[in-house]
Amino acid sequence: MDEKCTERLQFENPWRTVTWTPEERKKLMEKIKSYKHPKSSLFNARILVVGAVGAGKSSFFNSFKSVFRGHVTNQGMAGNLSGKSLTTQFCSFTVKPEPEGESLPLVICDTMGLEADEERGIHIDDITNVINGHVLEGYQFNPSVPLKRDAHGFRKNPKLKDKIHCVAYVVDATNVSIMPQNMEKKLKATRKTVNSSRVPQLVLLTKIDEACPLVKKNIRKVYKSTYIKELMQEASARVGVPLSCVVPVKNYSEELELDMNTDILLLHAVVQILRLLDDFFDEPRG
Ligand SMILES: Nc1nc2c(ncn2[C@@H]2O[C@H](COP(=O)(O)OP(=O)(O)OP(=O)(O)O)[C@@H](O)[C@H]2O)c(=O)[nH]1
Ligand SMILES: [Mg+2]
Repeated sequence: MDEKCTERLQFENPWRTVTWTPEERKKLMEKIKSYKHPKSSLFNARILVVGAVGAGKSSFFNSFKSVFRGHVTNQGMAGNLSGKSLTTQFCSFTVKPEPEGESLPLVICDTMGLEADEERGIHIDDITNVINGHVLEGYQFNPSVPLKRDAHGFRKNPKLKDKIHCVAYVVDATNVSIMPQNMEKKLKATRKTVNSSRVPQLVLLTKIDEACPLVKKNIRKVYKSTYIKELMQEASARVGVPLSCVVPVKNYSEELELDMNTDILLLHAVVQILRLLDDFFDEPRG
């Protein structure tokens, strides 16, 4: 890995353009704050994060919130629990940039992690249940038994506002090449149900700092690193979404202070989500 990440293996020019300035950060934040679509004017757009245990799902929400709060926060519990999913309940989070102010028009729905093992991690049918708006807030996932129609916690008649409007697959950049076959199978099965609900999807490639020393040293090199591009291509192939729908991010994990460049990359990912949300709401549906 280190070898592939040396200074020699850089593109001369970044293959995607990012403006790394405080003004750009402000512009992106404004874009997110003012997001509105006529079809979703009465409710918040709901984004579901799915992915392997420890991939950085909760950290992504925390990092997104941190950018808007102006300091690092840890509301959606993130951390390590020796290979088990730390998140076991269905929780939706929104962000209030000011404690007394209005929330952002987006809700991030956090789920239990996927595991390669059949009997462990969130059940694929429960991902479908969440996407279709059947799962009530706070539901405790059961890896061996998916939520049934007549059970407590099942919303029988979900409306558009209860459903998921965009799915973000969270993929750990340090793990893409060693993803167990069964995990790949589960991700593909998830994508199949997502496709049939016609929900737009993208991949958030996390831990790019851990995967590539070049990026760790300077996150602005993200689109200059040939290794990160390779990982993005691999993630695209394994999950089955086009490369244009793969966005790299670095979540806040151990730092206490925000960093403008890290913020900008996170905000870019969310703006990409907004574009997909527009596509979703633009489509006529019954
Ligand atoms: N260096 C680095 N560490 C990260 C990044 N994203 C997450 N982490 C770390 O990875 C570990 C797992 O992150 P979580 O956000 O809890 O993962 P999760 O996907 O919510 O996991 P479960 O809820 O257990 O399924 C934590 O120790 C995070 O600090 C990242 O972009 N870079
Ligand atoms: Mg979690």
